Amino acid sequence: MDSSLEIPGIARLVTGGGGLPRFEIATPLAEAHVYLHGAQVAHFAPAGQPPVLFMSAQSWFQPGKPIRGGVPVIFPWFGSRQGDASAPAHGFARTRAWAAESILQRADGVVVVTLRLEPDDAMRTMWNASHNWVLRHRIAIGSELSMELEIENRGTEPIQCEEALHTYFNVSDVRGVMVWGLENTEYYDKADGMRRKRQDGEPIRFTAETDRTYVNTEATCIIEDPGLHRRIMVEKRHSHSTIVWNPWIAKARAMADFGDDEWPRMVCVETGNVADNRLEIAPSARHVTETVVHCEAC
Ligand code: TA6
Repeated sequence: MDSSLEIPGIARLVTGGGGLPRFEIATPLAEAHVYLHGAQVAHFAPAGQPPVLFMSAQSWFQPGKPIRGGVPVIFPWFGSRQGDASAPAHGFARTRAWAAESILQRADGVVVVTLRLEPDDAMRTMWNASHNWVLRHRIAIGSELSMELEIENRGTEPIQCEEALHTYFNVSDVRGVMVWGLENTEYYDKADGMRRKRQDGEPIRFTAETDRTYVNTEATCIIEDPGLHRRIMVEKRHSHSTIVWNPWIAKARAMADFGDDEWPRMVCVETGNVADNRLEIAPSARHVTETVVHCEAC
């Protein structure tokens, strides 16, 4: 492995699941695993805390396949691609090997890993051959987890795309969890034919398959988990969509890379720009979506 990408005693590049390379980071503030595959944060635990991110015990760790858990990076489309049923769900960024651009430790002890993806012929063929872009995922690991997804348009035409940080959170039991922050916000309900609805003045509670794309919201979300006596705060900037998902029983059984009994222990609260909030990035411009995850006791 490339030792210039290591920080002695703090961060090293090792062989992870399925032989895929990953950064293992351990500081007095936190521990984390970051795969080059999909620039995916697979594990994050602040010191003295249980893991914040969920990872399926059935996940694949294979080139060309998505990892089921942590923070998949979704680009350049969310969900299925309109007009192209053969295109991979959630785009191609999550199934590609990214390049490690840099790793450093700041004076405050936070470790920052930067990963980069540039288009190859296969991506150009799959999406838009005339587009030229660079994707960067900047991940800062400290007592909080901060992620910046940067899209740089290096071409001469505007780029239209969707993006998301599809975060899987670890919870004690989703049936006792509440998600605050999306009260009175409009959403598309994928579990009900993508009907457009409005959240009432209450937090989200989970009693069945939940798959909702909230639009035109920059609100911070709070995942209240009485079982773990903690609140997970999900702050964000330059993101106007929040997706909330739990597959419940039947969908969990239908996924080959997810355990039948794992659904109670996870909830996705995703930071993105999708549907009504899809992005248009001008030539030579960049868009940076940021999210900061931190926990507090409750
Ligand atoms: O973010 C929610 C969602 O779009 C759901 O509809 C569900 O399909 C989930 O993502 C997982 O998608 P995947 O392609 O990883 O199976």
